[in-house]
Amino acid sequence: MDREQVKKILRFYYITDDKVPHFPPAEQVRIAIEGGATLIQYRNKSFSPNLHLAEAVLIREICKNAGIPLLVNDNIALALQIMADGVHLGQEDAPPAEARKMMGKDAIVGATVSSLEELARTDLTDCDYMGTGPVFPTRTKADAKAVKGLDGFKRIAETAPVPVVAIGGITAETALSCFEHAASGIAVISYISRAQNPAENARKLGKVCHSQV
Ligand code: 3NM
Repeated sequence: MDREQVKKILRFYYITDDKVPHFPPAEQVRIAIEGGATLIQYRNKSFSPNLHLAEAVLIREICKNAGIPLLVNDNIALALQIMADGVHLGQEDAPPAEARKMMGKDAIVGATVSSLEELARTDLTDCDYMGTGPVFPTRTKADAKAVKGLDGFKRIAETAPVPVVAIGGITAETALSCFEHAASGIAVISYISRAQNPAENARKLGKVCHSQV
């Protein structure tokens, strides 16, 4: 996918939360898309086909009907099974080259890169984008690395050979500052999934992400 198209897609990136039982991931996705999300990632750290395949398929349908691309976190086999548009891989997951080989040239492949040191040793040849964080403190990722702050994020983003998504503790109030610090997009979980009013937060974030920066 060409870089300008990738940047457009990255603008408002919603990642599903598997830890809010009263608010199922498929509902989260509907609300994020209504608010203007441009990319969805299905993330479920305790994925089990018996329990969650139907949920993943439903999210695939919602995204397809809305014309919004869907990525799967960590799991290339699941991405292929549900015909997702791509995958997002952590440093401990399969290498991006393997995802590219298995999913083909049109797939969207992203990787997590958390520091300049990781950037130096990660082969991003097969990646369309990378995610870098946490920019701000987050309680959503158990093993999150050190908080980078906006300046730390910018140093990594300006060195990266691919567009960079800011992640970690981002809200509608801080999204603009991420764009001003070299982010091509912002990714959120709890700002929507754990909000008192998820639809309102999604709309507020959509406004910022779709304004010209
Ligand atoms: N990755 P929230 S931080 C999934 O730093 C994830 O790579 C991170 O959730 C990283 O928007 C994070 O609720 C959690 O802070 C983002």
